Amino acid sequence: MNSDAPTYHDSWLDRLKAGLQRSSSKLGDGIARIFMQRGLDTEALQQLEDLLISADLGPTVAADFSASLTSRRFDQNTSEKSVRLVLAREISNKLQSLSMPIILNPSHQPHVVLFVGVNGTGKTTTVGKFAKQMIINGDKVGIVAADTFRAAAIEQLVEWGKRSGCEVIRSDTGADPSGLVYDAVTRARAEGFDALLIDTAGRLHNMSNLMDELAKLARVLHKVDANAPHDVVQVLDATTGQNALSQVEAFRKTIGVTGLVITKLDGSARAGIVVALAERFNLPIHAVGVGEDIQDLRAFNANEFSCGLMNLDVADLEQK
Ligand SMILES: Nc1nc2c(ncn2[C@@H]2O[C@H](COP(=O)(O)OP(=O)(O)OP(=O)(O)O)[C@@H](O)[C@H]2O)c(=O)[nH]1
Ligand SMILES: [Mg+2]
Repeated sequence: MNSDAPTYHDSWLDRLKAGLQRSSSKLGDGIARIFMQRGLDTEALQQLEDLLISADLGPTVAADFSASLTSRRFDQNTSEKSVRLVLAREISNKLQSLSMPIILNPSHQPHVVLFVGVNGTGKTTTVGKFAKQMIINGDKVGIVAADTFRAAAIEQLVEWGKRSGCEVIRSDTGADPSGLVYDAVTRARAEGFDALLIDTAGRLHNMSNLMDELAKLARVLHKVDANAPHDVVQVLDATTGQNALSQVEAFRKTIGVTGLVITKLDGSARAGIVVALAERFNLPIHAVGVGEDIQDLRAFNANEFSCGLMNLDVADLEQK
């Protein structure tokens, strides 16, 4: 990796499709198998519902889709592809309104984005990737190493600072993260930063002392700027499946999550969780990660995602 501007040589859709292949082959193969055995009868619909649940889309969504297929009076002659199309359309409809970038509000000086999540979901990497995108947009960005527990975590963010070409605001290992963010916002305000992206330590949602510390961080931010943090972005690892739901539940209670980033869609066989998350929380999806490199964070596109998941081309969705 280097600090050059990202080269988007692969089409985004190809990358997403390749990334979603493990999820889509599980679904696509499953749908094909059900069809080969029996065509679309009541038993097949039940199997389809079970397949969607096992692919992490969740029981509510699975039941909705099954009802929708029933209402279309699909029968033995229905093709497997047309079922995938119906599902892709329904997934896309559910997700469409949630695709939303992080919008920096120029009246916030700076716009403070707090990144939270359990260990290893991709917070630090995502902060670095966002910083690069914002810098390309011409924003003055600082990234804050509020994971002060591990020296390696600070160093990792310093590396991302070099790659993205933005300033890293840090303290010594073991320092109080609340003190650091207080100083960071005060300084960013004085120096005219547009955005501060705060990287926090990973914490399991059942560790109440660490969750309390996160709440304290938010209270301190609130003292410097009554509206800060302006965004609280929870980073989720798409490979964790159903556990992502309880992670969001816990962080939402503690700190009030305002949006999500889903990482590791490349190689996750459990990308269906995006649909379950949308159904349950209705939170904006700011971006998705499809790799470890600086360019591997892209806006979430509902059509591309649903087609990737159902192994269809986006053009298929436009057909009647
Ligand atoms: N394949 C893939 N790997 C990713 C993605 N995002 C992050 N990673 C990798 O996941 C690992 C963990 O990423 P970090 O950014 O360190 O995660 P974190 O949430 O900051 O971890 P902690 O600070 O330990 O809680 C690293 O090896 C990243 O390169 C992604 O979208 N795809
Ligand atoms: Mg980290």
